[in-house]
Amino acid sequence: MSIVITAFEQSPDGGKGLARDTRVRWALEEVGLPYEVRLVSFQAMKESAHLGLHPFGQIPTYEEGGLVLFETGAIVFHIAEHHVGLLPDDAHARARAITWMFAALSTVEQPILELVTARFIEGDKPWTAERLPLIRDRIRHRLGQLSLRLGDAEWLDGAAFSAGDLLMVSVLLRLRMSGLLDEFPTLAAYVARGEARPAYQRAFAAQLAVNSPAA
Ligand code: GTB
Repeated sequence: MSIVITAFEQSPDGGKGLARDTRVRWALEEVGLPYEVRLVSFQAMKESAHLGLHPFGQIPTYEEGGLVLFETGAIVFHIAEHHVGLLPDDAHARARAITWMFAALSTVEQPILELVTARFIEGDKPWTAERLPLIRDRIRHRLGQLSLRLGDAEWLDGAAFSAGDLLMVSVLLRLRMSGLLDEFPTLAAYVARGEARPAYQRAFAAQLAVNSPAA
């Protein structure tokens, strides 16, 4: 059954791979599933055809036969559940991998999103200069905890890469420009391991082909 996802017609990041379709592309590449991409403009995202797929008028969406999904975490989970490669067979290890998926999206990404909002949406507000150091410290606190837990392990649950790592690396990638990731060499190396995976490379190249200035 063919799979169709949606992505920005032109990502505001110009091809840095930070829009969430990269996470879905990466999951599909990890499990070896072919997919098609329907590109949508900001305007089209708010029109009824797209709102029928995504109630909040965002990307990415995922269509497979009669199934329509939105929310990146749910899409990655669906892919991981139905194909080999992103969730371990052992019941406990599987539950831990799913736990890391939630941790990435709800515990680690939240303060990072606050930073994005403060810098890019509320950058001109009078309180932003005072607020930014607080947000950066909140992120540092989380990164410190995550770094301690990761320790010398290759991936979050040891030697096996999982959907939890896919989402955690994707979330941490959003910090690269802030300089915060470099304060935590253990995490910077972890992110580099994720980026070095052939499946990530293919996903990144595919979104870049759409978003690079030459495209
Ligand atoms: N919770 C949803 C999910 O996980 O799928 C959030 C989806 C979401 O935020 N989608 C964004 C979107 O459609 C694109 S990924 N925004 C348009 C809108 O809301 O109108 C977020 C994103 C956007 C841009 C960059 N960037 O330029 O660096 C990075 C990430």
